[in-house]
Amino acid sequence: MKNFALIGVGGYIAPRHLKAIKETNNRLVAALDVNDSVGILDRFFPDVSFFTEFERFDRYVEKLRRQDPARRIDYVSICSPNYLHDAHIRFALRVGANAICEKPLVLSPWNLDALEEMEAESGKKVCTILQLRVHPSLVALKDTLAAAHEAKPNQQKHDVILTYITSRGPWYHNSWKGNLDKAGGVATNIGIHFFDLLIWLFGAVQNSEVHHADGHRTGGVVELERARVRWFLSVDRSDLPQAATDQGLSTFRSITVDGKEVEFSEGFTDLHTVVYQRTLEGNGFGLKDARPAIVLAHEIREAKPQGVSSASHEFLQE
Ligand code: NAD
Ligand code: HP7
Repeated sequence: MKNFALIGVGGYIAPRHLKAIKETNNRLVAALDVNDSVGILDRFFPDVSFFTEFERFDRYVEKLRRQDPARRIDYVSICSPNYLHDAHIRFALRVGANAICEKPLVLSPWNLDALEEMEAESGKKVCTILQLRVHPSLVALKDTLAAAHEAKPNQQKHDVILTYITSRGPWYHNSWKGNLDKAGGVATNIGIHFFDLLIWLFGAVQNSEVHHADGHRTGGVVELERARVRWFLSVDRSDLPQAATDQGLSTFRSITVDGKEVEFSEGFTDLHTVVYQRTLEGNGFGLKDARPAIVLAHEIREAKPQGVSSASHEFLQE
């Protein structure tokens, strides 16, 4: 049984981490959140020590390290806002623990360089949650694509269309998630999953164009080794297709490969536990795995949008 500490335990995603820690038969020993709405702890780990001040949390974790080997922290799970991840990862490594950090691991590629050095110095590991890489339909797609590529290595690039609309109300834009410096914008906060997935499926980035970007939606084209991808991401309800709105849905997720729909809308809920299992087996997604999508998301954030054309995703052309 491994001992965990969790940072950001009062937020939206923390329950999936609490569930994953419990379902992998480990225990939460300490938790931190600057906000004290954390009654959820009783449902998972009623005896956990909870802190609202980092300094007291740090003191407690250090005390366990020096005086209580049985409860020394092995893993720190990080569910804090994106811009705090690297600081919280450094805390984990400093107290002799491994880090399991939410996506995006960091906002800028150079933050990874510093973490790589610290990982080597500490002998501990930094892993992230990229749960789409363990989604059964997407794993099956990867296998199919790999087999097709092996059979015909010189085939034409795949034509891929990614459309991902997940509506968020006004709160999103007034929270840290709507703040470019803290979340990285829609392409980073939401898009990182898909950029990672696309690179994982179709190979390294060769070229990237951004056609449109505002606080609610963004889209462009990315050229990968084995695919040309038109992509569109939005957190605005008004971008949902009529068919989704008619069904009362608030999300629309679609990936087509050469005109064929990849069905992946179901099966999202337990993926954190699967990522934890892999991580605990020493097979997690590390700094090197995370880097290509972080580089692309950063490039997209910095790019000047070129404007919409007939080459753009059709949702941008409407
Ligand atoms: P959230 O705002 O709901 O929760 C963040 C929590 O961190 C809040 O409870 C907040 O009080 C706390 N916090 C803020 N500053 C802190 C600090 N300095 N020290 C300790 N706690 C602090 O956000 P969320 O949706 O839970 O997102 C958290 C992380 O999880 C983000 O990195 C986000 O990108 C990621 N996330 C991933 C997925 C996924 O599908 N893998 C889904 C949602 C969120
Ligand atoms: N929801 C909330 O009530 N609060 C939130 O903070 C977020 C959602 P989905 P996930 O918005 O920051 C995705 O779209 O898949 C509500 C991203 N993950 O299924 O869990 C929401 O209004 C994640 O990286 O959300 O998370 C819905 O009613 C990103 O950080 C419901 O929860 C996160 O949005 C479910 O919403 C975000 C993926 O896209 C895989």
